[in-house]
Amino acid sequence: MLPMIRTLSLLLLVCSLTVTRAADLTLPKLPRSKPRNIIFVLADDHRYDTMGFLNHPWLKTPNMDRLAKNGAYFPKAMVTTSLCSPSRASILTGLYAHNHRVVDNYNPVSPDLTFFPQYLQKAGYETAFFGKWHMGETDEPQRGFDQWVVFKGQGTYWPDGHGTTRVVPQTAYDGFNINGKKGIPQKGYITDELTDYALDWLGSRKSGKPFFAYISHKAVHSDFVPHDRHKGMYKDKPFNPPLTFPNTPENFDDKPMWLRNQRNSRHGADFGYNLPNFDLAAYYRRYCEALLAVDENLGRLFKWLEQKKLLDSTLIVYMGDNGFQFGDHGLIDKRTAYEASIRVPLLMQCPDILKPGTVIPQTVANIDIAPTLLEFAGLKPPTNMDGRSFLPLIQGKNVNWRENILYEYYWEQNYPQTPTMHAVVGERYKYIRYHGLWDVNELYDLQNDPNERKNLITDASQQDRIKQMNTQLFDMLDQSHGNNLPLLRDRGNVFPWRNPDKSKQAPFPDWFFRRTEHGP
Ligand SMILES: [Ca+2]
Repeated sequence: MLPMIRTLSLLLLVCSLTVTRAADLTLPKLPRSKPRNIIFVLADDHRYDTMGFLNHPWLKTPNMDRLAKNGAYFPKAMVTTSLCSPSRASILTGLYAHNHRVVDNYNPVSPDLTFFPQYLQKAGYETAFFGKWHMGETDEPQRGFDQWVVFKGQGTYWPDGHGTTRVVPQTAYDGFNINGKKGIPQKGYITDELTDYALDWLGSRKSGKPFFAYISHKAVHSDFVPHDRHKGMYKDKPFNPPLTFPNTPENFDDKPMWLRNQRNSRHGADFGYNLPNFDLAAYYRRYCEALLAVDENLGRLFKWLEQKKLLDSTLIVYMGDNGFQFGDHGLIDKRTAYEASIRVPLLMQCPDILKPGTVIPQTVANIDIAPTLLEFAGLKPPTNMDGRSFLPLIQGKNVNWRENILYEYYWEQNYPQTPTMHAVVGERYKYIRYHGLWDVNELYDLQNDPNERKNLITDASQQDRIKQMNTQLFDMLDQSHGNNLPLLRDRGNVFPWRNPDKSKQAPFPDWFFRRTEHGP
């Protein structure tokens, strides 16, 4: 090919690609809808039941309570993968982890993925991101955001690290990357400072365009460090371990071996974070204290919106990126398919269009956030998202909502104690299937056993259901292109440690033992 023609062909190719990509970002406008201003506040590892209005015995969260009272509360909100980076990627793309393939906290996110704020920008929004990005180790500005204030990895609660009791992997003291300028020092407590940046940006805007602000808190990720003004506030408060905490036959006899073994691991209550003197109660109190600044800063956003007379017309969303176990099933942290791990707080208000005190009983998930917020922006969500807009549910419309949702988690070499798993989470039953493991699966009746104490997997009366839910699981995987496992490069530290003085290795279950294939 002549050089000139080759250059021209290349140019044409580049142009057509650019045109295709740009065209893809234009979504049809919904009739009779107005693009809402949107503030999306994401907390890290905030457990679903740790909010004042849920009759918590001593925690006070007046601003979260206010959101629930003035807007909509989703008691059955969940994430489809209970881990920071995968869940964040699902929020931004509307995709299951097997499709966006951000399945650990280390590997970077593919440049081919579209983040939903890109559609908002294209539709005339001004967009901003503040805080924890945490997909890969980067703090570099990413597509979809006009304003960018981000720290690397896990960042730090305080710039001098005070209050921390252990070294958390991916902690970073590099300050902020602001619109590509690196190393802008962090001045104070992270939760306050992120809201300062958000309010500065909101207050300085002159464009008249609708806005989308994504405030992504570091709090309340472990190691939980409350602001000095909140430190010790709950130090004398009682902590009652969950029903599934005691290491009793009643709780554990029918449970998988991996779970019984995890109790004595980095993510178990016996050897939490591999600390010899791990104190579950003290950790829980500090967690609640660290949450107070998250709540107060929600209040600052309310106040600003009130002053600008934007409170009634703006959509405010508060959500957690995954749950957190505080002794549930003998575990800490997340990743599992159990309720405390997959359930998250989700609250939203927009008085102009949402009735106060709305409670949504259906299961909605992180993959539904992108399509839902696009609808609030007056746009028809793209058809390639795995999630669905739940705006019609909030508006009380009679829609045919999904009966089951898929949960997935992919084994990380860093924390080898939690296996690859898929689950079908239904309104009543939850079926959990482990992959690549010589162990038992699980079935729970969430209506009669909300604490998941009785594994029904060997129950004779449940075998038809188990078969049916297993078929459903593979149907859902087939339909969402999830029938191959993402396998990423090993990165980061590895924590396989067990404490020789704590609980012993679990035996195989009795029913695995037989002298021929057909027993006994
Ligand atoms: Ca998280």
